[in-house]
Amino acid sequence: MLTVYSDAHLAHAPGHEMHRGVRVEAFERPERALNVLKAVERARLGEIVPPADFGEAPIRAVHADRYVDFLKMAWSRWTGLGHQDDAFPTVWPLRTLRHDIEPENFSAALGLYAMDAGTPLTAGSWGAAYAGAQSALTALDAVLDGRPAAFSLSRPPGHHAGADFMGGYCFLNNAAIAAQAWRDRGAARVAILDVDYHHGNGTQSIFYDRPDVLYVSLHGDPLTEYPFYLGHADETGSGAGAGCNFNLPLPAGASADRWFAELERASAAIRAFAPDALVVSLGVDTAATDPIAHFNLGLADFARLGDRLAALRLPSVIVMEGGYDIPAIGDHVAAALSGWR
Ligand code: Q9C
Ligand code: ZN
Repeated sequence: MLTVYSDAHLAHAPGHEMHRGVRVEAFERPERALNVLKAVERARLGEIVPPADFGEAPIRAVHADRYVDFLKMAWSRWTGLGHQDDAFPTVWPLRTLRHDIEPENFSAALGLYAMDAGTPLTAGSWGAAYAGAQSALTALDAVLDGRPAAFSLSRPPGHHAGADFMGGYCFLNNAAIAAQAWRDRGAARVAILDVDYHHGNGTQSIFYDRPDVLYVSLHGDPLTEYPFYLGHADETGSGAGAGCNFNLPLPAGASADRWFAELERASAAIRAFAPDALVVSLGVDTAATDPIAHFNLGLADFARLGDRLAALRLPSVIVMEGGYDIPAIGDHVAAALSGWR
């Protein structure tokens, strides 16, 4: 399996985040990707290449222009105000407040484009997110060239980022960018399977009214788990996309057996959709040892997941999402990728 990796993520190194109302050391750190890289090398999964540059067009095919424009300029605006530390939103346009006008005030604009205070904006956020999107597009290119699968190893993750907002450590939705690019390069139907512990609210929202992209997610029940405000089982798609969104929420603490039973339902939905292509949002925060999530997968379970994914026998782009047991993240990812050997 080809892995696409850029070290541009190193410049996105948040110091802290807001977590349940308190300031804590950031969970989403450079060591995550570095450890995955080491494990991919150790497991001899295959060639590791840097991303090519496909420009901003495939990013803007998914994300709103004003959001991308804001992200590109955000750090220089923030430091221009005299700040050195990471930027966090502190005010949000909740119900009844307007979203159509971008305030000139920086913090107000940041609140317009952010769903939480858990996503630090740093000096390297745009560069890292941009490199992650390019890595996903490079992985897609490799699969279009005939490889059965390719892995985009990047951080920050992407699946919480919507068309015009960041959140949940995510800025650009790499899975959505890859799926849209796949459509634009000839796939008629693309399925996205999201196995991160958290519901991919951004991905769901981007494709919610679309019949050409199926979104299927297995995740912690949003009644108790982030992102809280989306990911329920009754969200099945709207308009032309009715029936093309499939959420499988599981209670926090669910066993690995239960999780794999739901994975079979997810796989059946993907087969029924008969897609040409598969994008996997691979989060390994489903590990029993994850510090912020509550499923119970072990190392052998990640290998079993890889077998089930490969058994779908679809051309596949795998993008890195969450996973915060930093010492174990590499082994978990390498095990999940070993299915394509
Ligand atoms: N203030 C992913 O795994 N943490 N994102 C809650 C909110 C958010 C996880 C903090 C967890 C997001 C890609
Ligand atoms: Zn997650």
